[in-house]
Amino acid sequence: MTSLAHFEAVAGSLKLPGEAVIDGKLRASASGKTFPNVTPRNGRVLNHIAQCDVADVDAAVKSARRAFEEGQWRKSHYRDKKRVLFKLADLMRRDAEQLAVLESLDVGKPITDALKVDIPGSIRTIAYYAEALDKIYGEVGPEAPDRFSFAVHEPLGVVAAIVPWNFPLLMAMWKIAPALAMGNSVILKPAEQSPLTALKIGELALEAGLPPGVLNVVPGFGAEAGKALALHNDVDMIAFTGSGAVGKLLMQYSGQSNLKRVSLELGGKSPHIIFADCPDLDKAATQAAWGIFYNSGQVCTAGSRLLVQQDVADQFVDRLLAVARKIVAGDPLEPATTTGSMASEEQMKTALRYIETAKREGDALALGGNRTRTDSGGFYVEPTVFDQVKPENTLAREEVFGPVLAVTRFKDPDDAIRIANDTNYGLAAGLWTKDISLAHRAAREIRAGLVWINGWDSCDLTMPFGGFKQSGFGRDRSLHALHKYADLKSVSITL
Ligand code: TXE
Repeated sequence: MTSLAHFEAVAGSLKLPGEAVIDGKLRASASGKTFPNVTPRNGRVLNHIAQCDVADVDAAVKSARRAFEEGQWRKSHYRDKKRVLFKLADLMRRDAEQLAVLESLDVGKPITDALKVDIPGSIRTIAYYAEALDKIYGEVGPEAPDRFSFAVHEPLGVVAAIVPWNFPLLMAMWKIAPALAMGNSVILKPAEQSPLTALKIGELALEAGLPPGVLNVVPGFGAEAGKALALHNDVDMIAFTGSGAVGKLLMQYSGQSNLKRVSLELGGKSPHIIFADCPDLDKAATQAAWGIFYNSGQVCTAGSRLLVQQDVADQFVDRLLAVARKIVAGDPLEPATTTGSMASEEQMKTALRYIETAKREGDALALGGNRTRTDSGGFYVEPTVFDQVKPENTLAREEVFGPVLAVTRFKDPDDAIRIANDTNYGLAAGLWTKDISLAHRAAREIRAGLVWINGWDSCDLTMPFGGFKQSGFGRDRSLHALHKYADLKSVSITL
């Protein structure tokens, strides 16, 4: 069953979604324009997607606002909201294989990852917020003799989620699930590289019984559809995951329009620190390798800076290279593939450009460094490791968002913490040590929104996710994410 031929047959039998979802209907763009959707698996055009612009965005915002004002969703009983969101989770479970194939085709992700990580993670996210939505309580203020005061969480109104292409469905779910659970109307703008699963979710949400206009999906380009959403005077919030450059633009657009709320989950240059007393060098080496090479390095929390204490550096790097050599890019639809293609030609070129820069700056190439599987026509890059990277070099400072690791050796814990913090980013960090005091001290001193000790990427949906410094602000996941999509209203009654 689970063979390349099986998944190719599923891909061949699928009707690929291409129309926007606006006001409860599948629609072509108002201009009639479409754009080609290329699969990085082999560089071929999969289908054509509605190219939404200002007019489509305006129609989606009007529909979302009308739905919010009329309140079929916002004012519905919490039991009914739960029922619809759980139904959506059920439909995603029913169509899990199709969703996984769409995701794999769209961004070159290994089908096995899509089946085991992206799709179940997305289903868990919607189920988690469905389960949470009737556990949100307000507050009663301190007692005053002549007053009764309470504070309630109220939905913001129209929330626009602008999401990237590395985990297209999961990133969308991290935003739309809590936003819907709070009673908002949502407009989802998927990345132009990866619209398929977002469009499919728009269709499934209607089938689940979400009223028209409560979830709209407007595919299109950032500078057209994304910008139109961010400048729209009737959008109350932009929830964004993507680049720092676009994050900065979104804050400007907010200031130029209606001061809509903005939450930003941006990139990182996350340090993964191996202290000399690492409890298990083999395990740490495996996790350090997958911490950068998973999803071809296109992960905002990728452990792209490996900091190794001098005393164990040679033996650790040997072990890491041994793991990395076995990570060979393969056809994303082949179930045995553990690493696929990059998500787009552009992203492949970015990674290759950084590799050339690293060579020019004198970083020591220890593995990889090339495009691979060129015969396929797709966009594949070998797992690449540079050793002896100086902390001031480009590879240690800029996010590559590709399978390229910078290894830097350090003297002692103070040195490690200093290097770890010497960055504009602050998303994630990992560290391995047996010393409980050092673990706590480093966790306290490292400026990052996520710190993992003795296990990379070791927390899940139940814990807040987001950055310090220029990695952004606002948190996805956990119950905290719900409050991002609400305002507090204080009500006071004079007795
Ligand atoms: O991101 P963009 P790109 C980083 C990573 C990567 C780099 C560039 O380093 O190499 O960003 O990737 C929409 N107004 N990350 O260019 O442009 C766009 O359509 C409104 C890290 O693909 O930020 C897409 O939906 N929206 C990151 C989304 O923004 C605009 C994940 C992200 O695209 C817009 C992705 C505009 N003017 C990239 N311009 C992470 N944090 O995980 C673009 N968009």
